[in-house]
Amino acid sequence: MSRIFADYIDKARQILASNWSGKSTKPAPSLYPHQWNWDSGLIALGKSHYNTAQAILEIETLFEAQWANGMLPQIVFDPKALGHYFPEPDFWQTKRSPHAPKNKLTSGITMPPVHAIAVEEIYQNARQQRRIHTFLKRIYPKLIALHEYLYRERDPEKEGLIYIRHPWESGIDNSPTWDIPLKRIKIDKSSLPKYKRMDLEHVTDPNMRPSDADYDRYVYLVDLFRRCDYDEACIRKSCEFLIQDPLFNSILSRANESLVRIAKIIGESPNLPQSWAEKTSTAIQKKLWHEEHSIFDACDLITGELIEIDTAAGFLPLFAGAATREQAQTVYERLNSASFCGLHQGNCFTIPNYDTQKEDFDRLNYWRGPVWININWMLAHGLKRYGYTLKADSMRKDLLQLPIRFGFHEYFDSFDGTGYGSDNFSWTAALFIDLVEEFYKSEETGFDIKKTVKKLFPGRLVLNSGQEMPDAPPEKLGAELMKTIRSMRDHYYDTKRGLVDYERLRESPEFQNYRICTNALKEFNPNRLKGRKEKLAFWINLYNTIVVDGIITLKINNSVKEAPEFFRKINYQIGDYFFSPDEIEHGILRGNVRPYFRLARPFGPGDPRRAWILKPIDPRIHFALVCGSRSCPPINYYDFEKIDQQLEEAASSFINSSEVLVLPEEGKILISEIFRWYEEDFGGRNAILDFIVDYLVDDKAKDFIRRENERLRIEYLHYDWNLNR
Ligand code: 2M8
Repeated sequence: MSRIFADYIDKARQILASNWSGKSTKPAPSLYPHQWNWDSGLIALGKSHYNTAQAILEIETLFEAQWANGMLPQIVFDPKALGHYFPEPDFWQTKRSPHAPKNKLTSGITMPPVHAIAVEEIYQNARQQRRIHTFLKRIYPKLIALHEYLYRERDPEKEGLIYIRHPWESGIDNSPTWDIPLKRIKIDKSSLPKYKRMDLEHVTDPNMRPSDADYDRYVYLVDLFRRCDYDEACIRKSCEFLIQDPLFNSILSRANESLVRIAKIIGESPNLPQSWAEKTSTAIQKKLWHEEHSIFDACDLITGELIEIDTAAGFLPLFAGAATREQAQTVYERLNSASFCGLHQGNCFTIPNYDTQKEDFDRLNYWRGPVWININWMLAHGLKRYGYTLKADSMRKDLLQLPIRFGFHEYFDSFDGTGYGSDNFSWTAALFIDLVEEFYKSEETGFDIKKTVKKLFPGRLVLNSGQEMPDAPPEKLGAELMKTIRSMRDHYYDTKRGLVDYERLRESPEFQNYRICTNALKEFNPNRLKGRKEKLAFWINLYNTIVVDGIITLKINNSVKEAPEFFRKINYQIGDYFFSPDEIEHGILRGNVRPYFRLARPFGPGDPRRAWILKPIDPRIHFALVCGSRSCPPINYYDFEKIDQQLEEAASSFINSSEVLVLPEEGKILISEIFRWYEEDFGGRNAILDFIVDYLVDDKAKDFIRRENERLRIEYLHYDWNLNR
C-alpha cells in the first residue's frame, strides 16, 4: 500500500481506537459520547477491513438495545457518559413504551438502516468467512425484525416507502428539506418542555449547528412521542412531521439487497427481503422522482406533495439501484453541474450536501451545505453501480483528500475544505479506511487478471494488418485518418466526462472506417507531416486511438493492466516500421528518452524511426495522452491549428484537480505519479514546482509553493489505471 495512505490509515485506526468504549464506538470524543445507530453501521464497515471481531461486537452491542417491536434506537446511552448530551434518557422517557428494552437506555426514534449492508461487508472482508456464519445466523433475524418493524409501523398505506417522524431519524438533521414541514409546527413556548442544548458546549460556533428554532421543534416532537407512550398509531395521528425521505428509503432498499445475499449464505429463503427490495425501489422510482428538478425529492405525507428542495439525498436512489437508466442519466447530469461542484473549477469539493446555487446554501452549517463523507461514499457506490465509474472514482479521490488535508472532521467546508463540527470523527475515519482498501482491492484484481491474460497474449500484435484500403490517396491519408478520429470523438467520446463508449464504438461504421484507414498507414510516410503542430497533433491522436483500438481488439474490461505489456504489444505498421504506444510516446513525443521503467531508449543508434523524433519535449503532452486520470479530459481529439490552446487547457485542468494537492499545514504537496515518471521532461524538481505554480488558480497554494519551494516535501499520489469506460 502506498506510504501516504498507510500513514493516514494508521491515524484513522487510532481515532477509532480512542473512540472505542469497550463494546462499541462513540461517533466523536465529546460531542457524541454514546453509541449511535447508523454511525455504528458505518464504523463496523470500516473496521471490517482490519478487526472483524470488533466490527461484529459493534453491531451486536447495538442490536442488544433493539426494541421488542423491532425498532433499532437512534442512540444507545452509555450510563457512564451521561450528563454531556441533550436529550438524554431522562428526557426521552422511553420506559413509557412496552417495547423499550428493560436493561438498556435508549432514545425513542430510529435512523437509516445501514446495518445489513455493514454485516454483508463484514462477511465479505473476513479472512475466514466460514467462521462468520454463526454471527450471520445470529444477526439475520434481528435485521429482518428491524425491516419488518419499518414496513409494519412506518408504511401504513403499504406503498413500500417508509416515513420518518423526526429530523434526527433522517440522519441529516437540519437539511433544508425539513424547513417547510418544521415551520408548520407552531411552537407555544409556555407548553414546550424546558431544555438546555448541550451541542454548543462542544461546537462553539452556532453557525455550524441547527438553529434554536429547529431545536424547539426537535424537542416538541420528542415530547409528542412520549405523550403517546411511543405508540405508533397515536403518533401518526398527531405528528405533523411524516416524511418519505429518499435517503432513508434508498438505504433501506439497498440493505434489503444485502439481506437477500445474507439469506442465501446462511441457507434461509431470500423471498421476503427480495420482495421488499423490489417494492421499495419501484416506489422510490415512481413516487419520489421530480421530473422538472431532475432529482428525487422527499414526500411530505401531510400535504401529499413532494418537497421541492434538492439536496444530495436526492441522488441516493442510485445507491439502491432504484433509478431507471434515464433517471440515472438525468441525475448524473445534475450532479455534474455547478450546483454540486461538478465542474472541477478548483474552488469547491464534491459534493456539497445542498445545491450551491441556492440562496440559503450555507457552506459551513452542518447539513445545509458542507461535504459529508458518508453521503459521498454512498453516492460513489451508486454511480459505480450505474457505470459512471470515472465520476465515482474522482469522488473517491476527492473524499480521500479531505481528511488528509484537513483532518478527520465531521464535515467539511464545500468551498475550501476546512473541517468543521467534531474532530476525530469516527465514520470519517472508518469510511476513509474503506475507501483506501477499495482502491487497492481493484489494483490487486488487476494483478491477478494480468497473470491470466499473459498466457493468452503472447508476442507483438499488429492492429493494422488488414488488406482493405481506404479511397483516400496516400498524400491525403494523414488528414483522412485525423478526420475519422474526429468523427469517432464526436460520436463515441464524451470529452467532458473523459469517457469512451467502447461497446458502441466497436460496432460503429466510424470505427470500421478508422480501421480501414489504419491499413493504409502501411503506405504512409510520416515525412509528409509538416511543422511542429501538425506532427504533435498527429502523433498524440494516433497514440490515443491506438490505445482505444487495442482496448477494443483485446476486449479489455476494466484496466489496460489486464493485458501485460499492453503499451508495447499493440502496434501499428507505419511505412516499413512498427510503432507501439510506448514507441510513439517515449520515442517520438518524448524525444527518444529512456522510460524510467526500461533499460534502453526506444530507438537505438541507427534506428530509422529516429528521423521522426520530436524535440524539444513539450511536457504538456502528459496531460493529453490517454492517462485514465480524471480531470484532464483523458481523451480528446487534438486539432493541429488549436493544439497549443488545447494542451494549455489539458494541463490546467489536471493541475487544478485532485491530482495536485497542496498541503501548507503539513509542509508538503501530493502530486500525481506522472510527475515522478517524467520528472526530466519538466526539467527536474524545481521546474515541476514552477510548472504547477504557472497553472494553479488557488493563490494561497501558489504563494505557499513559491515561499517554501526549497523546503517543501513532494509525495506522489496513487495512479488510477481504471479504464475510461
Ligand atoms: C448528528 O445527529 C445528532 C442527533 O442524532 C445530533 O446532532 O445531536 C447527525 O449528524 C447524525 O447523522 C449522526 O448520526 C449523529 C452522530 O454522529 O450526529
